[in-house]
Amino acid sequence: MSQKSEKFKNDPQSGWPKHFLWGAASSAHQVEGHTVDNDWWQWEQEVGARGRAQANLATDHYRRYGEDFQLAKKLGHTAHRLSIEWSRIEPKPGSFNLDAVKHYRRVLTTLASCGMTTFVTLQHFTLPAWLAARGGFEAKESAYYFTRYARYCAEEFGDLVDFWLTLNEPVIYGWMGWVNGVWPPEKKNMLLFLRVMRHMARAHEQAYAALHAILDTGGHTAQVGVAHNPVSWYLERPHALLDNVFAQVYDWLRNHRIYGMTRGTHDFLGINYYFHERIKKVSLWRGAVFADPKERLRETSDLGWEVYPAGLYDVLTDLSRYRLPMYITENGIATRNDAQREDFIRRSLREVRHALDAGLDVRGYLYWSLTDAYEWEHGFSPRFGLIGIDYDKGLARTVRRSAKAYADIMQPQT
Ligand code: IFM
Repeated sequence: MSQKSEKFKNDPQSGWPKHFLWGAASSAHQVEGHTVDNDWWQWEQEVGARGRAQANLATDHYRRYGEDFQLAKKLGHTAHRLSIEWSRIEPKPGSFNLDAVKHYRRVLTTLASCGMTTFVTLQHFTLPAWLAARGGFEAKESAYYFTRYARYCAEEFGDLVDFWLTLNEPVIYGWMGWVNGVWPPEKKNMLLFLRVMRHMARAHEQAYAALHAILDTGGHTAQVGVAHNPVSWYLERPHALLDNVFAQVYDWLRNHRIYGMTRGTHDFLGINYYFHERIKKVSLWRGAVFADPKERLRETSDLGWEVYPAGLYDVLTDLSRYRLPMYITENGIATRNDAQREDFIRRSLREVRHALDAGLDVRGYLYWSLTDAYEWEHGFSPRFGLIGIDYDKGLARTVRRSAKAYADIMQPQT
């Protein structure tokens, strides 16, 4: 697919490349409901007692996917990203569930009948409980298990998937589970984190090879990548040597190391952009201190994350060094103020237009998320959705104004 950059007109509403993909994203545990055989579900039963929200029925997308996809189609979406719940496909080691296979085939066929390009994630933060009990990605065998599952998915769903994302945000996943200790398995151990990263990298590489071995037939080449979550960063003291050294190391570890560990096994880059980090001060005694965006009077989302669309351009520019097609596989804002979401989408897409104008190979934008969803340790309170979910009224769906504004931008294609 060759894409020419269009002249930047400072107006995100016109001149988009013809084959640019537009859509939204989600993940199984966050929307499907009753993902009872995964480690998050089991962990939620324990932390529920500590007052944390549980995913429960989520948005009931498992049964209501048809309704959700129809709404996306009406909004002009041409692509959709979802994840397959590994624990549904393989609830017990080596035993694959045909009902789950049939379900996901129906889901993917529905997307095809809506004319949508599909992005499928194989692991989006959850693991089958049996694998977590064996150490999850701490265990060396995890790459073997993941590849066996990837192979199975390639055989069962290969005809219905356009883009494969082996892993979602491996660095965030490892950090939250093994350094911050906020997600299962709630550990705080840097050595284990590094081990998890190594095993995830091996899992990706082996799954990459397996997907290609099965799917590259008759002139078709599978498209396989990772959805990575790079940050844009800013030095508040650009003159300070130590701060610069820290920033370079941090940038490498946070944004690039994953590509270094999996070199040659990406057909495209999946980019989830959310974070802008202000490096306030670095000292030998206190380490790095990051500035609170509120303290700097910056605009923030309901989660307190800085709203910084310009960082999307910066991240795209930086990652263009890999000379691969780039798809924004997530970008979104948690806000109950839908005007803020509309503004966020316009400004973010302006940055994407800017990147195209600068000649970068960006081929699609998937807003996070199609509907409101379960937001991990924050429960159901953050509202990311283009479509609102009324959790008190039968999970009724309401298309937000911002969704229509997004639709208006994507319509006129040249
Ligand atoms: O909801 C998450 C998603 O699961 C992964 N990327 C970031 C989103 C917002 O936090």
